[in-house]
Amino acid sequence: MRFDVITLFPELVRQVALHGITGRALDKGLFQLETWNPRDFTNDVHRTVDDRPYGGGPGMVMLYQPLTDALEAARRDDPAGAKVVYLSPRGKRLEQATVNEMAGRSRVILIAGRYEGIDERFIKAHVDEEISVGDYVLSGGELPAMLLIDAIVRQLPGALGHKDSAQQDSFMNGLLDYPHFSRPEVIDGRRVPDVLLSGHHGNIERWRREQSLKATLKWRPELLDSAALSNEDRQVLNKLKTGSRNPKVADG
Ligand code: 9D3
Repeated sequence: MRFDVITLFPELVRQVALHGITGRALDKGLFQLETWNPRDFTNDVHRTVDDRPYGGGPGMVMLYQPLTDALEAARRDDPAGAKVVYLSPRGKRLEQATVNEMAGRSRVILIAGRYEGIDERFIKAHVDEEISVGDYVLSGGELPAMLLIDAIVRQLPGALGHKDSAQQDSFMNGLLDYPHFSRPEVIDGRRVPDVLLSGHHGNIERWRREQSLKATLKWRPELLDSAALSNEDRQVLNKLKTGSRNPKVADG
């Protein structure tokens, strides 16, 4: 898979390919990351990439021409016509389903904006999809682009170790994760749950599933509406919802 990112801060975006799972995936050749700086496609001595908005108001707007020439350069060896995604606060909120869909593509071009935004005519002419990463204000599209690349790359076959396949990720099964523990067995009086030390894999699996259901019910109950739940899951949930409403006075 190949990502082309159009950005005024290419060295920032490249960081995502230097560390951790995404770093290893790059070394393995699972993806390729190219950056294109609109500043390199300016034609004036000041290398101007932004200007004041028509109609007045605060902030600056990224100019059409350097963006379009950068996009054209990114597209030069792209006969297939990659999808162009603009990271934008007004876009559709990013979710796992979109990540998975994009992980199936061979090429994606990402536009990271700065300032108040980019000239609307660039969006009309060249952008296929606008994606936001959430309802909070950032300083630009670079972190969202890196976030999207990270989420996509970990879905590429071979990116994760054998054991922890992407299928096991939280959100892949529609539930939140169960709690994790490692050495030592006791920290400040807090013990690792006995079941995890029992060596009984069936009980451990049941406990973890119950903990996932419990965490989801507590923190993100709306996720349960679309999660794939077994009959046993539903029984566990009913018990969590009713039986444990007030455990100390369960009988009266
Ligand atoms: C006052 C209008 N603002 C829009 C909410 C202006 C504005 C703020 C921040 C315009 C651009 C930006 C920069 N943000 C992004 O480029 C961005 C973003 C974000 O800020 N939040 C969530 N997702 C994204 S994706 C790109």
